[in-house]
Amino acid sequence: MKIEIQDILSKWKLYTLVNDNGMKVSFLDFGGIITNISVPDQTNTIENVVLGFKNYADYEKNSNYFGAIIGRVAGRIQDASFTIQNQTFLLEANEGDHHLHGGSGGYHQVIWRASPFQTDDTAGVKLTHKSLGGEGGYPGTIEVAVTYTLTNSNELILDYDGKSDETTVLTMTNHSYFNLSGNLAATIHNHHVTMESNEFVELDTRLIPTGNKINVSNTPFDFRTERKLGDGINSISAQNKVANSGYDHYFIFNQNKQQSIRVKEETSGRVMKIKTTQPGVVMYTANTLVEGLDLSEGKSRPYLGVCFETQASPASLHHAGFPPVILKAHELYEKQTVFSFGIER
Ligand code: G6D
Repeated sequence: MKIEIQDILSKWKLYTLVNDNGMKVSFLDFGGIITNISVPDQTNTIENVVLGFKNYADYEKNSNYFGAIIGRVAGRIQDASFTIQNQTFLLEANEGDHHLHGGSGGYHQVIWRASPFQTDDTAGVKLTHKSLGGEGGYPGTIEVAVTYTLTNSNELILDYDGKSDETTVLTMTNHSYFNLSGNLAATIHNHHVTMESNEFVELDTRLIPTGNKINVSNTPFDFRTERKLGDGINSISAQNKVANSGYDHYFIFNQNKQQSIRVKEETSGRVMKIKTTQPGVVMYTANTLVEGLDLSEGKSRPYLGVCFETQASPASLHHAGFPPVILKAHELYEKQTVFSFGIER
């Protein structure tokens, strides 16, 4: 187990965790951006399985949120406003009339304070940040921490913690785009996903939740048995179309099952398992990823990665019956998502 630290552009630090099997995770203190996750395939060839820029300077803008910590609230808040305890809060409308991913000053754009740590079997970095009350329109001064831990079982553990001095809203996630083919060898059409979710959240043409939940049965959203992502990308279903031909939807996990997702890519034999304490996940198949960005192993194009943004649902601020994002004053926010990597011949 080892931790390497590099200076980047004389303003950021890059942390690289390496375990005893040669698995590697690299991330910046800027935005907590994961720039590389390298894991073996079935021939024990270690390759990168996330999208990241070739040049670090390109992360300054990062309008696709590659690898970034997202907060205070991941996802879209309708009309860039919400009301709690009879008080209405106005946020930055950074996507049309709505608020996306914490706004332009969100957690993807801050330099996190980093505290590395190491044990015999783990290495990691605790990233901390303090948002002052009123910042971006959000109530409450909130101290948050996101801890990245790599284990010798090829697990990347993300622990999210937070505490606010006033009742506020909080649901953080990580916005890595995964591609298990290795070094961007192929798009994610043939990634096979299994997920225990009976319902997903209907979107309107603005990608704003309508307030309806749709049962996945007999739709391309049914991942209770293994399904290729290409099914939804190539589907004529209204909800795949409204998401610009693919998935960009919040799936609510079945509470009677472990909250987990399995992703398999057959050519490489790589399998990624995701376990989370969150009640659901936005699965986004990079439908609107622009062409031609210089990534570490080639040019960007749609469907080159898939995001699993484990989180609660900001739809709960405007509709009843969705996993809540409210954090009461002095209440502890504690969530965990574990990405584990293996192979299956
Ligand atoms: C698009 O709708 C999607 C979002 O879900 C995603 O986070 C963003 O691109 C990067 O706006």
